[in-house]
Amino acid sequence: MDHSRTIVHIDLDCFYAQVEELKNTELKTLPFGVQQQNFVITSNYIAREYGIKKCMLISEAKKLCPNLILVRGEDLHDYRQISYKVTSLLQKYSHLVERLGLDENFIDVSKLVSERLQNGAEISIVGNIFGDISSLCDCGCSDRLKVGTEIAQDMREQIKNELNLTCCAGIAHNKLLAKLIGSKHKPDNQTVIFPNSAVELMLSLNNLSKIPSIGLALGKQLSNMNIKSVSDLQESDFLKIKKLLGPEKAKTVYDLSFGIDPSPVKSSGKPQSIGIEDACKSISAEKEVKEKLKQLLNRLLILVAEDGRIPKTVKLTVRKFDKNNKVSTRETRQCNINTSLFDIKSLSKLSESNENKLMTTIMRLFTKIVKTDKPYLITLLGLAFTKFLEKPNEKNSTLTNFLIKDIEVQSVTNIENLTFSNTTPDILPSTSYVENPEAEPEPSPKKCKFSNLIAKKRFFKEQDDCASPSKLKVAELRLNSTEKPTDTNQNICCPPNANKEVFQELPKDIQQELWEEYKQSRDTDRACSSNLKKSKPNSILNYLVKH
Ligand code: DGT
Ligand code: MG
Repeated sequence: MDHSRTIVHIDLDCFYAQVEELKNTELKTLPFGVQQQNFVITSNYIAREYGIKKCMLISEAKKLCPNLILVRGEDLHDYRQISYKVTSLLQKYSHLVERLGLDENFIDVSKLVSERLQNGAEISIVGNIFGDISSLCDCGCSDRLKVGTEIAQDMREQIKNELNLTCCAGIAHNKLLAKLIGSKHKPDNQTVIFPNSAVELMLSLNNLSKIPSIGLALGKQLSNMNIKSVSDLQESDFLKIKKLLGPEKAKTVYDLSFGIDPSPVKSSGKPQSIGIEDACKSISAEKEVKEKLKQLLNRLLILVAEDGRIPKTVKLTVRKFDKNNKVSTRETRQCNINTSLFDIKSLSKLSESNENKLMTTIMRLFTKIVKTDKPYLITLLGLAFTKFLEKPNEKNSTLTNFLIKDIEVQSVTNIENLTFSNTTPDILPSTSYVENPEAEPEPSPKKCKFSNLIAKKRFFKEQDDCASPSKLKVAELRLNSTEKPTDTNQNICCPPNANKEVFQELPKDIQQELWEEYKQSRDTDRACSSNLKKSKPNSILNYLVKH
């Protein structure tokens, strides 16, 4: 059995309630709940002492605790923002951080554990232990998990000190056990489980639905086979489950019942899309739709500014109510947008004309969904950005990129102008519309290639020494350049057109890096150059479009 990993699961205590307490510290000493519609979706731990449970009806909760204070929690903005702060903080411990909902994170700390073990520091267990530790496995997992408890403690302390939030941690050699064990001691606590106690923990679950991967539907399927508890599953005839679920799913489910879970912690990175939606009281006029969408856009831009990436695609969601058939349907449409609409330094605010352009785009999407010449009833509108350009330099932190920071910033906004303005409308042809796509953020090849050309301008001084060469000029200069080695010490040359004096001031390793980068880009450029020679005049545009 593989016990090589160390996984920490962090779950914030009464998350929405803690965020509300940050906004209003007076709530800390009072029983209060967060309300969405007619439900208390969570409450602080003082309220829980009265028996208030998650998703309890307000009326029921008030009976249990007449003094219960209720805070509206429909607007998720603050919860989302704090949630990302927690994830960012955890990303300092490992690049493998997987978000689960807004208040849970899995962190694979295996690498950090092995580093700490190599340092030879004394190991101690922090927090609670589940099960018997008199005969632990001798594969090394015991020490690794002990170090895991120290790391979990560090994380929790940091979350408390920097964000003023408490949380619970579970430490185990897989995700399933880490998640399950973390909730054994709540709030503001942590628990570790060693592999020898995995089966005991699984058997302690009072029903199958407590296993995170077994949802309602699967639980029902198993229940139909008279498999109702974890022990039923452990003792069941594997062939029968295989017949019902297929070999892969059957093995997964069967393994889970023994606490076996090989699933990796998948790095979540930034969210794939940033969006908001609002249910509304039946809108039936285009003017009202536009007004509502404008409000949504302005709220959405605040989220975009917090995220820091530049939107490339906008998605509109509309829920329509069909009076005749008494059914609601949701439809979405999305299209590319011109990234030059955004001011990179102030993403939360569009200029009036750019806001109008974007609104025109959004309204065109609207008319793709709703036939505005016929009566309609809209009950929900949503806006999201689903593809993004990274802000320059966040992705690539090579020395050259560092040196050319300001020029690259300029290039990001200009690329789109060069490539698309005046020729491509904000909305692409209808073939590019997609229904419900789960768009992945993707790098912009155009940006990379073009900005690399521009980038070198800063470091590699042009032969002509033009004060402000056009991008075409810079590109041509780069493509036509040939290096004349001036310093052959350790095979490092000062790249041609570079400022030799500056170059010689640099440490050797940095000189080497620049030289290597230059050589690489030269080879790429030469390949491009031969293509360019074959192309028509105004070749930089062709070059960009081609790539
Ligand atoms: P905990 O972890 O038991 O101390 O309490 P919470 O409040 O952190 O609960 P958790 O971790 O299950 O969920 C995190 C947040 O998600 C919670 O503060 C409110 C929200 N939430 C939980 N369950 C529901 C639900 O069924 N519906 C809605 N709309 N939100 C929920
Ligand atoms: Mg929680």
